[in-house]
Amino acid sequence: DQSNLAYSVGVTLDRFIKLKQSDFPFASGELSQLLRDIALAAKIVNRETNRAGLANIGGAFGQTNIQGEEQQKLDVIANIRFMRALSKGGEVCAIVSEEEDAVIDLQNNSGKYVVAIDPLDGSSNIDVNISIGTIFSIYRRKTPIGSPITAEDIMQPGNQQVAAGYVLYGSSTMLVYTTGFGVNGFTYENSLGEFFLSHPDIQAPKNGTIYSINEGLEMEWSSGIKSYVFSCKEKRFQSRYIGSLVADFHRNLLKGGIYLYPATSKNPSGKLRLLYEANALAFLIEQAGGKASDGKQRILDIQPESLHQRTPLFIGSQNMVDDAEQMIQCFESEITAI
Ligand code: P6P
Repeated sequence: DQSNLAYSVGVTLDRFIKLKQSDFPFASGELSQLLRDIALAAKIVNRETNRAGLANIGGAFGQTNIQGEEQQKLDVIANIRFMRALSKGGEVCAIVSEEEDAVIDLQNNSGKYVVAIDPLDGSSNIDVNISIGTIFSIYRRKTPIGSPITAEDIMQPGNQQVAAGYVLYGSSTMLVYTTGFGVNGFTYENSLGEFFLSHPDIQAPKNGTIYSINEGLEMEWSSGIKSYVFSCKEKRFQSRYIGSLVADFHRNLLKGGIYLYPATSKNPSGKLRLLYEANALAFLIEQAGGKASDGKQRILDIQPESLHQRTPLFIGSQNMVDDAEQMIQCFESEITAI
């Protein structure tokens, strides 16, 4: 029947989206079209990424973004491509992008979706040919369609997401997304220009033996983080850190593992952004049976206060995140008890 066909490996993304639209009883097809628009932009960014070294679009763009990070040419290209795809499609009323200081209000009175996006995360890795990624979250606007966009539409906690996903531009290009009914991965076949279902119904292993953390920041870790990482070493776990969030996340999602980016002195609230990095990956990992925390609470329950706010992020296999949280809280409570 249709649901079995939806999970048969080899079905195209377009066909899968159509077959799964029945998950939404009142679906009017707009979310489906929005997902197709994102996939189209991903195909274009994939092509630009693959030829960056040849088309002199690698390297720095010569400006910095609001994060004070030096923009790479591909950052800017990816941002333009996704902005264009999201605005042309007609389903979106507002966009939050890592590359844009303020909310992009599309003045689109019929658009009912808000998209938060990191068009190209890890872009400092482009010039050394390490995998990079796009991360996106999709929300339904809260205020009535046709009325002006307000903070209520934009500052939604991650538990309000209707869909989320990432594109991993790696040894192969994959699109992995959820609409709240499980997580499915699609691999891009360049010669056909199509994403094909390659990883149906992804389940995150409850346990893992891989931990991902930038050990170069060890001197800045809290005692809780130090003790958790030490416990990983005692268990002879493998340390794997690519330094590209989507790549580290994807490996841990499939093989089991935990990614940790704690608060540091340079980033006292952590480095990763809540609205367009942590929330999307948190939705995905929970849909796959894993966990995402800031050390104290569920990432998806954090009420955003500002567009580009950062959060500590502990994400991956449920039991590993549980262990990390316990260590962090145990040492925190000792400190507060002193
Ligand atoms: P650090 C890339 O800049 C990024 O945002 C993520 O993709 C990556 O996981 C993290 O920062 C790496 O940060 O401080 O370890 O270099």
